[in-house]
Amino acid sequence: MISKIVEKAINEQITKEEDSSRLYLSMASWAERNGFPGAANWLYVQAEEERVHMLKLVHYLNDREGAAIIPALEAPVSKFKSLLEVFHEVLKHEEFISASINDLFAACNKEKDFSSANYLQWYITEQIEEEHNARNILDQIKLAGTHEGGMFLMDKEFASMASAKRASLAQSGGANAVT
Ligand code: OFO
Repeated sequence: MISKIVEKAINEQITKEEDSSRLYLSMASWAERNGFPGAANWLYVQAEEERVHMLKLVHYLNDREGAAIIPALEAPVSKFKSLLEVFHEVLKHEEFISASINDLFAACNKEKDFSSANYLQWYITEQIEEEHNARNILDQIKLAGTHEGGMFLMDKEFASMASAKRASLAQSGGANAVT
């Protein structure tokens, strides 16, 4: 049985993962409309991945006899000035999520809920990778600058990163990989 404090904290994280998914979906739609099909593809897969993160927590909480509550939907930001701005926001958001996972981990430890803390180790590792990816992409976009050829090549690079990401999501079971 999970404590009410941990249940509430995990439900807050469920909301944040769902918000992440919708934020990336909104960014993907912007990129698709603005001539960046590769980046759009990457962001669509990222949105799916965040949904899986949300689902894993929903199932975990219910399995521990807590109650996972599905949050109300809020409209994510939909206007961006450039792809550079989009990925600045991606990195900022991932840093925010990392801090939130760390707080959640600390709350579980404080409550002596070591099973939940242990479960959250997966998220801690995942955040290292997500921040690293966002930083890398941001650096590459900065290198490509506003040069059309550079951005064209960058978008092709996005397409191959998106395929690799999609393959790894499918391999992990995608939305079925819930525990
Ligand atoms: Fe859920 O991993 Fe990014 O935010």
